[in-house]
Order: sequence, then C-alpha cells, then structure tokens
Amino acid sequence: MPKSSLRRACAALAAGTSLALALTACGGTTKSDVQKEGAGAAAAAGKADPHAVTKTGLTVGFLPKQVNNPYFTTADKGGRQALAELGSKYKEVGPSSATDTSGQVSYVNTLTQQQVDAMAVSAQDPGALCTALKQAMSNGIKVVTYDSDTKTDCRNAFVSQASAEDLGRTEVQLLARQIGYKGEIAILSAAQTATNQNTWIDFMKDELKDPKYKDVKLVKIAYGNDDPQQSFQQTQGLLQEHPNLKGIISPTTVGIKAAAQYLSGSKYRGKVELTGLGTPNDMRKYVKNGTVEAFELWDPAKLGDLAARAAVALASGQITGREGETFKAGSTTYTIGKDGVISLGKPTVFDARNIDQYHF
Ligand code: RAM
Repeated sequence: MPKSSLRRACAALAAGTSLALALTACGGTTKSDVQKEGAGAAAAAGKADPHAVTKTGLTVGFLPKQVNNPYFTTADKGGRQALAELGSKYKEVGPSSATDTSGQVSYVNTLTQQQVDAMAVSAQDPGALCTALKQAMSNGIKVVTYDSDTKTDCRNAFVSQASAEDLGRTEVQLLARQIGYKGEIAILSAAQTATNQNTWIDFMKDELKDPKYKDVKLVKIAYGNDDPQQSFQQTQGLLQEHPNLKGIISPTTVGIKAAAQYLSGSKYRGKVELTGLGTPNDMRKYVKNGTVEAFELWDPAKLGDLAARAAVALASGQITGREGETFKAGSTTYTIGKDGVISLGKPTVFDARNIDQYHF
C-alpha cells in the first residue's frame, strides 16, 4: 500500500477504534519508516545529523495553553508563517480555558491520532500531559514545548521565551524601583499550576530575599486563571484585603491588562504601581494615562516562529534535543542548552519612551 493511503487508512482506523489499538497498528510502523527515510542513519540511531536536509510537507500541530488568548494568537501566527516558509503544514488545536488540563490531554491524543510529525505545546501543568506526550513520542512524533514547559523527559526540547531567572528577578527590580523599595506588594498570576508563571514566581521570591528589599513585603499571590474577568476581580479583591498595597506584579498578559483596567478606573491610579508581562498593544493606553510606568515581554510571534523551526529541525533529524546540538532558524544559529532548552533571547522593557515603536 502506498504510504499516503496507509496514512489515510490509519487515520480512519484511529478515528473509529481505540487510540491504543490504532497507535499500535499504525503509528509505530509508519512513523519510524518516515523517520528512517528522511533523517538518515545518524538520526535513526538517535543521533543528530546537522547536515540532514530540512524536510518539507510535514505537519506541525500547535497546542497553546488557551486558544482565545491574544498572546497565543500572535505566537501561533508566528509558527504558522514559519511553517509556510519552510514548506510544511500548520494546525492549531487547544482549550479555551487556561485551567482545562484534561482538555489539553485530549488534544495531545487527537494530534497523536492524526499522526502529525511534530507538536508544539504550551503546558498548563508540568505533569498532567506527560503520559500523553510520551505516547506521542513513542509513536515517532517530535514534541517541543514553548512558553510553558512540561517535565524534561516528556518532550524533546523546550523553546523558552527568555531566561526564567531574568524574568522573575527583573520584575521585582522594576516594581521595587517604582515603589521606592518600601511597602506591601502582591502578585496576580495566571493558573495555579502554570509551569512558566510558577517558575518566575520562585525567582521573584528569591530576589526578594536580598537585603535591599527588607522593607518590601509580598503579602499575597492571587490567581486570575488568564481569564479577564477573574483577573479584574482578583485585583479588586487584593486592594480590598490589603488597603496599604503599594504595587502589583502580574506575570501574565491577561492578568496585567485586567489589573491595569481596574487600577485605571479607580482611585488607585498612579498610587498603586503595576508591572509584569504584557503586550505593548494591550498596555499602551495605560502607560500613556499614567497607570503603568514600565513592564516587559518578548515578541510572542518570534517565540512561535522559533518553536515551529525547532519542531521541523527535530522532525528532520538535525537535532534530537541534546545539549550542545545546533540548528539554524532563519539567519540565527541556536545552540541547545542544558535540559533541552532553546532560548529565544532577552525580553524588552517597555515604557513611555519606546512603547510606540512596538506593534504586537
Ligand atoms: C499569558 C500566558 C502565557 C505567558 C504570558 C506572559 O498570555 O499565561 O503563558 O507566557 O501571559
């Protein structure tokens, strides 16, 4: 049977039968065949072949934390454009809530059933997706996490937006400067299980141990679940509970926007400082009306672009995810770091002086 018909037959089988059966009957054979054909002996033996040709006609599935979050719309669009440029196909699936881990698990299984060549996943939870992701990998599907990681053995590589340590520490540094190193502060985060936000918060807590913050007190971590309304209400609640609050860090684009909306229309505007991670387009008016002095972010489209290119490099056998391997993405050569981390670069700090230069 020609490979394309076999693929179609398997997809039909997967749709009409149990996942395990379909995957055993189809995925294992076809995927490893495809792998051996294109990636060369080195990759088939589990070694990277930096000279392997970049495959075309691949399908890469993007699975963000949440599909109706503008941050992921921009990131995934970057992935779609990169794949079009590389001659491969893009698809996107994902839950509409940032607290739907079982939904994310089903989407991983769907992509596995559909026999995509690679998937790029932003994990809502570090462990919940592991079984499904391992099953995908054992069927020859390459798994890249981007934005929010899973455990290291549940993916081939993680495309990280910036150093987590830098992000955590610089957000505290920005806020402390704005409040004159004195007063109560709070954090408005996304989902309680989010790997990326929790890692950044750990670095924020560590940064706060420095004696220069002895008069700064973290009084609460609230969770708005990357839901605009819940984030708005959580901000309101923080100020009711802590009337002396001097500042808020919100390391989520949804949270910081909702907090800025609340502060901007309240008596706290200009009195309670707000920083964190936001998009220039969302935050422009709050910088201009004096609600927010400075905040930071990377370019989400560039993150999606790099995730797509890493996925294709993995599926082409150019990299396997091991430390020290290199691959080209556009005109830049990236080197894989410890634990399979590929880092996009440094974030940008936005304020009144530069915000009009950015349009995302
Ligand atoms: C939200 C999401 C995403 C995070 C950004 C900063 O859109 O929580 O995971 O990276 O904020």
